[in-house]
Amino acid sequence: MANVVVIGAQWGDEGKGKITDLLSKSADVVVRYQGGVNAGHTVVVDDQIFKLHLIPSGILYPDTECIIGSGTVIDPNVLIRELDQLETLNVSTRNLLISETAHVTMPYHRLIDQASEERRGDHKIGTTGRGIGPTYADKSERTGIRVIDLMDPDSLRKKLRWTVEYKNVILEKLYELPPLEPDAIIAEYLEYADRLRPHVIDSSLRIYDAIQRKRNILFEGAQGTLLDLDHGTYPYVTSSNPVAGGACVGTGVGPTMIDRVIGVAKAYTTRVGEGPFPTELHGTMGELLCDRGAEFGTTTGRKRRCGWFDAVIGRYAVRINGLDCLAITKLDVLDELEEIKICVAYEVDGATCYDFPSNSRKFARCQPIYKTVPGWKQSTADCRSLNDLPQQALDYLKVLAELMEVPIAIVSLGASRDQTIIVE
Ligand code: 2SA
Ligand code: MG
Repeated sequence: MANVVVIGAQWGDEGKGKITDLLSKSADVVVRYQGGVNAGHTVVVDDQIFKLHLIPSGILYPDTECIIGSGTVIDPNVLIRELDQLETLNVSTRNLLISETAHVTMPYHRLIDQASEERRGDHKIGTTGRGIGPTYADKSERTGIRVIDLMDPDSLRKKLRWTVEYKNVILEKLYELPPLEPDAIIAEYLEYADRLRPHVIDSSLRIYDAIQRKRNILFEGAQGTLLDLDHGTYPYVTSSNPVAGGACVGTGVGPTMIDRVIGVAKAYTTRVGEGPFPTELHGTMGELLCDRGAEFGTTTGRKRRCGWFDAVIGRYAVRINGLDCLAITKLDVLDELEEIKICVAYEVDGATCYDFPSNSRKFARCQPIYKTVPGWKQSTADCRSLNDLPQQALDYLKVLAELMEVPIAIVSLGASRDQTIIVE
């Protein structure tokens, strides 16, 4: 196992939760390195459904240490509700650790996120409204509140008085919203601080020690490659770095310590929020994928846009993340289809384009060029090895692997842990 990064190879919701849950079995430590409560992981264990936003799914294994790393942004209210939910379900949370240098999402971040989306009108990003962008903006602007501030009441009071005053100017003048009351926020967050204190640590030191002791570390990405702030479909992206490189920055681990990078991709494509999506299906086929795949946001409940598999994006994810292999999820969603399309290239401005264009205006003009393959028209939900798969399904996977030039190591055929094929 060694030190492995798991990333989303598309626009998020690829089923990373299930794959990291599987890999967590062999991991000693699982670390989240970016994002916040915009993420949503659904893990199903023995008919129990766990919906996690911040806590790594590794928490379901009693001996696995789970770290919310320094590159994340933490909404303590949501985190505490997640802790409560797990404890009610008798899952121990004593192995949850929180980086003291992670940034904290405050009430004004949520308000500003939602108000700025409204103000953008037709140009909105389609954010989750969870305050993610504004929290990261404050981090960059160096006005952020960190977990370490939360742990120090005097520092928190001082910083928040000043910051809330500053944010009130924005809320009132720009968005015509009522001002916030600093003392109420201070009291609320000091209460959160008391609850979280036993979990707070110097996370990069903890991870380094674990690496020195030859522990297996799993770095769990949230969202996906095309939502990366630097390498995604800007501005229709999230405000962090879901790509594999983000694992180093967001945890304080050097690149030489990463052994393997696994990309997770759905057997088709989905996207939630605004922005270009060349293989999007608008008619009945899109509806069918959405229905069969239950494509609704884990966090917001928003309906996800659905389309065919896009191998141009897949190849881009292989390049940007340095993928060693892929996990293909939700293959079973395609079970009933007569034929299946795979986007192999784009046509744009009269030329054929095989590489994802970094120019977002050009990307928005790309039209998919498809290869059509026959479907298998039978259920794969009970397949447990490659030999169980119908020939057409094997052929479909083979085409994907050839187009992306990486091996497929895992195939997932449903939400439960046993609906998985590990390719030997
Ligand atoms: P934000 O809130 O600032 O991060 O939004 C910016 C863009 O990033 C997208 N985004 C996501 N896309 C897919 N899945 C996400 N997590 C949830 C899920 C989303 C949900 O698991 O389904 O429930 O709606 C996620 N988080 C952020 C977002 O749609 C914007 O395009
Ligand atoms: Mg999700």
